[in-house]
Amino acid sequence: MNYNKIDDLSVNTIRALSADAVQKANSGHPGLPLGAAPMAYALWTNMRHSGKNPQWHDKDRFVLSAGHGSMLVYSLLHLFGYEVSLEDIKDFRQLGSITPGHPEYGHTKGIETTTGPLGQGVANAVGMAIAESFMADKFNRPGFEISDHYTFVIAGDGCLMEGISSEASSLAGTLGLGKLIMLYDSNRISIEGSTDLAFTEDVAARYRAYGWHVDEVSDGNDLNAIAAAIESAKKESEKPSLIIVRTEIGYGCPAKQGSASAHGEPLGTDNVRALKENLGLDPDSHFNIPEQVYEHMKIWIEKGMKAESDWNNLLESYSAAYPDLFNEYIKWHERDISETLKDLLIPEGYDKPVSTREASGSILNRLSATVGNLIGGSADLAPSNKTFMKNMGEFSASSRSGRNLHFGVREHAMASVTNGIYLHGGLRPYCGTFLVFSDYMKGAMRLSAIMGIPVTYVLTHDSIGVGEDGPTHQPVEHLSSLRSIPNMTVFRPADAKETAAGWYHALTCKDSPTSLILTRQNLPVFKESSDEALKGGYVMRDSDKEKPDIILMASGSEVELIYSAYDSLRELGIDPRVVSIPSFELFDAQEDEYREKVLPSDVRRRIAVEASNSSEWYKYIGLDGKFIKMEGFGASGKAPDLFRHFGFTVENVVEVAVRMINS
Ligand SMILES: Cc1ncc(C[n+]2csc(CCOP(=O)(O)OP(=O)(O)O)c2C)c(N)n1
Ligand SMILES: [Mg+2]
Repeated sequence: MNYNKIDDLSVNTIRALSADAVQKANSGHPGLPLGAAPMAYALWTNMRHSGKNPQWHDKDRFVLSAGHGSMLVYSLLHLFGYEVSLEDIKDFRQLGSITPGHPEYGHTKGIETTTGPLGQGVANAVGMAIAESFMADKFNRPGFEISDHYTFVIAGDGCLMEGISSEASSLAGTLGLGKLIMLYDSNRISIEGSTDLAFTEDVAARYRAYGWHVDEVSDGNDLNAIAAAIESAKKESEKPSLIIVRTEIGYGCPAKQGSASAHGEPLGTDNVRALKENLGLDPDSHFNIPEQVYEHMKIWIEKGMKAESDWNNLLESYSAAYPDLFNEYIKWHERDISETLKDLLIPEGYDKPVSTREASGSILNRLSATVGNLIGGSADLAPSNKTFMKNMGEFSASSRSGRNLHFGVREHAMASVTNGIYLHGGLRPYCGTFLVFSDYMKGAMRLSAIMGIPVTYVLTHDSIGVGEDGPTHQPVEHLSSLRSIPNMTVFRPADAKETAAGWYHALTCKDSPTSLILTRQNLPVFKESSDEALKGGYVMRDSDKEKPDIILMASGSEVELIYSAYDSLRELGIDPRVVSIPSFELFDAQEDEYREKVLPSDVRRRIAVEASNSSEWYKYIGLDGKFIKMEGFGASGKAPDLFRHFGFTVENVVEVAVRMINS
């Protein structure tokens, strides 16, 4: 392909449009769109995508990892025929607009992931590329390459400074993700100034060491050179590709070009004028898209529509040639799998005491047969997290059919890659580590919640029950921290049956991620536990009276304590109620009437027991209640000794209850 003047005009139109929008909003980041417009244009004119159907399963994926440059992508969406109007662009960064400050998945059609926290997009893209190769291996047949697309990322200096991109890129190199192509907007400027201040490494050498194919384009305005680099990256099928494009931040704006001040503030009206004059555009017109640019864009729009309709035809003949596979392909893209999972909640087969991580592992292995698109793994802790699916193979550079992923010791990338796998479509991913290391992946977990995507986190070793490994490995504040993330369902089951309910919820929920919080140590299986756990909280053992003397509540392993305290208290003539609350979010979502039935407001004597310091319990225990909790960090020792040492005993629960009754 040879680009010419009209393409340059299109690129400059993107620049002016982006600068106008930032100026009108009086907020935003003009520097990246000005510098990276040519690489983005060269990329979007080489991508297989169609604004008419951003949901097309086999479109090339695009991630703007440097999410602060959002105006670049909104300009592209508008010009390439997506549903972003000029009015939407004039509304940039305004409340309720579809052009928010950073790109938001599910908010603007054509935005494939939420970016802004730097580096996340790189890891999301690795997940998308994993998903693509897995789907290709599963569904493609000779002559029917129904999964055959690239995943493109534009990343900036900041993305490549962040540890998460190193973790993810290292993994991508090991996995040989040949259809992952990253364009690096190397303008050597970030907010505080030159990257010489803090980032002098040889990025090319680093990526070569990761096992990537690395190319460099010295002139970031050279559309043909960028397109040629993209072409050769596409030909490299064994390695992911990095194209380092030398650009200038704020390109075209004489007073700002090459300077950090172009990064994150409007250029100023005079500078916007100067930019347009410099680029040969009319300085007096705003949000102006020359008619010939719209006309020219039709070439690309039509090319995209044609590519999609070719693919639709391919899929149709595939459905005739391989009806079973086709049906499975469609099924995998369906969101509702409650029908497939209906047997999961049958309570038989759970009798012996078992840790909830072990229960989770056997449930997962049952699920792996029925939910063919379940895929996941751990950050090097599969034997501990019980996240391995037996006989389901291991995903690697040489085997794309494996459903067990090895993320290596890279929690942050793991969670973000898992988001990417889900966002690609077709798959139901999970990932696991110790609960205490959820801190290492919080950035990505928060994004799952913002995006409302149902990925599953398997977080084991959930308390001082870890034992000898000591306080570094014993979560205390983590439950509170996860419960405080809006739209994250935290589910801490009390036994194996509740664990099944947790998995059921995780896989049937459509719009939020789930964190399953599981024990290392064995727990009894209660005859009274049930799929009532799906309501988040339920009465496990009740008092004989209409109104119990006291309500004991707990989650997870501490349910065992209140369960036994119930018997001791009854011997003392006290009539308690035992409430298991595996999930605050699910309980809070119940009707008022149900919650009032479980926790009647006129029963003010309430005790919560949890080996954490999660202050969220106070909303259930009220001002008169008591929370038996962790006061500080744990310690190294045998788990039973630790529980005793920190006051998590039946005797202590009974004592606190008796004191409360007598007060
Ligand atoms: C994880 C994270 N840390 C910090 C920020 C704040 N931030 C936004 S852009 C930016 C600098 C990015 O520099 P670069 O990627 O080179 O972008 P450019 O200035 O070239 O547009 C920073 C620190 C962020 N968005 N995400
Ligand atoms: Mg930069």
